[in-house]
Amino acid sequence: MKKINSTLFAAALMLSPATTSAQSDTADNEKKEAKKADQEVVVEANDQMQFNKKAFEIKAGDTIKLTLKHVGKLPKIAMGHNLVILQKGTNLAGWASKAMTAAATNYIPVDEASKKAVIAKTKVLGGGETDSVTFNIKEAGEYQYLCSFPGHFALMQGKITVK
Ligand SMILES: [Cu+2]
Repeated sequence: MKKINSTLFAAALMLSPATTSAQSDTADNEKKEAKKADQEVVVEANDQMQFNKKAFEIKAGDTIKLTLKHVGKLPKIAMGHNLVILQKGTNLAGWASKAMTAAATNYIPVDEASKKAVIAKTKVLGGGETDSVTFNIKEAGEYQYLCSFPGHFALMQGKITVK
């Protein structure tokens, strides 16, 4: 029994760096939020694995405050949702398949190319939770967003047109 306990403790220690970096990401986002946004966008996600917005438009260079609201009731472990905006030209299916196995980093893949492809991301939310992120995109074009929770991106994706 003692041996099992110490193994669990070691596992917990190994997991802690990922938790720490997730928290500092959140702190960064909160700092940016202090600046007033030029536009606010609210996207809802539900227990039927759907975003209520499949597309929206923003202006290049504008500060955008994006809020994701999980309006369902299911817990994060069963029906977690996030919203991740990817760089233009990212292979959505390829990125999402790497994200699927990245549970320790909130379904954001850890390899450099995949991390670089992320313009903005919210936390993974359970039913009733909300998270906001502030970002801007300088280059006009079409960008995609998705929920990177395993198995969700096929239904949960959308397009941002930057003008
Ligand atoms: Cu989802």
